[in-house]
Amino acid sequence: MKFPRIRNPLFAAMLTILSFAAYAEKSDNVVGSRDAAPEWTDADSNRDGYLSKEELMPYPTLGQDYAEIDTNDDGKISQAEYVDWMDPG
Ligand SMILES: [Ca+2]
Ligand SMILES: [Ca+2]
Repeated sequence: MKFPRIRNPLFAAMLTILSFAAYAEKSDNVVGSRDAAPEWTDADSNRDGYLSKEELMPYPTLGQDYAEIDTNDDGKISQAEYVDWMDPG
């Protein structure tokens, strides 16, 4: 009668995985595009200290928020603007 003893821990492990997946999905919805945002050093590929629209092309969710991130409307995103957007608190 070993079979029921094996099934129970497996079921418990599966529940743990499922609830973790549900939690991860929920926090995804809260952070939105910030969750997909790259590290500054990865995004600023030419290291000029600003993000251009071209540099954000690999990150389409960020590109959509370009105008929102570029708070002084000079057409480029400085590291300060990026950090403020990433951590609005
Ligand atoms: Ca750049
Ligand atoms: Ca700017």
